[in-house]
Amino acid sequence: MPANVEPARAFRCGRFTFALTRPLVMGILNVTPDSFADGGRYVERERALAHAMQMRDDGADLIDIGGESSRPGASPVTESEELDRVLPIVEALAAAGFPLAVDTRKPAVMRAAAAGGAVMINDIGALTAPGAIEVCAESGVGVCLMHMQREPPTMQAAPDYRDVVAEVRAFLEARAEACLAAGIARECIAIDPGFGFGKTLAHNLELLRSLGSLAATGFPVVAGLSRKSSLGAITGRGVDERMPASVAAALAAVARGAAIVRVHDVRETVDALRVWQAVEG
Ligand code: 7PJ
Repeated sequence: MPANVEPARAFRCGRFTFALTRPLVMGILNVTPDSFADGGRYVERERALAHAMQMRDDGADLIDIGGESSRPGASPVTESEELDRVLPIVEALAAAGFPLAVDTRKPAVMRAAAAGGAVMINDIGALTAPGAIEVCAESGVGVCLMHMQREPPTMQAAPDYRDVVAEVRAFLEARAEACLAAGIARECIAIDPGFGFGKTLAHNLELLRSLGSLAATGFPVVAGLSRKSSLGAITGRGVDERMPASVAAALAAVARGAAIVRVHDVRETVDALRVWQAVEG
């Protein structure tokens, strides 16, 4: 792949084509069981739907639905449990016309999500599970390929790179090539350095500073820094107090070429990006 090509102009996800003339905001919708929600699955679903509606009203371009926690130490989720969490939400929101991503590593969940109306698959495993690329190629979804060093239970133990930017870029280019070879269209592929996934604070900062090197691949770059522990390390704030830090990080990513930011705080991020865009023109 050429070292420097035109930055991506569009990102296609099924029937939606996003012009990348402004940064896109992907709102995070976790449907992992909430230990504070004791009302059972129905209440959980109602809350998830209300949260999604709020994010859309706040200006989210896409909603990213995740049913498997990737936190270090989180217990794995079976396929049927993940489907049970994610599919009813996908079907309800797809019926309302939302562009939906589903955050999963499992090909069966990918297939069911696409059939249920999701238009993008966001895979922290970069479609490395056997059959994952083929499912995405067949269903015409947009894909986000994310870099991760090792696996969630151990990835933060001792992240280790000779050249983090070069290694992450080489991995993502190789995964994108595998997708292209399997018939996924170039304009359906986005890449993500995977902030916090087998990276120290120094690695995350180096990747953020060098995001332009990933954008130079010609694939839209997704940046997910929202509320992550690196922001806690910089600010000394707990996870529930990282909104301003997250907004600053999203702006820093967009200024370095990120096309899509994956965030919890949609309203605040959208406001910040509107100001940034008004200044940039
Ligand atoms: C990311 C993700 C990210 C993409 C998570 C969290 C951890 N998907 N899923 N990029 N992070 N594409 O949100 O704190 O950075 S789960």
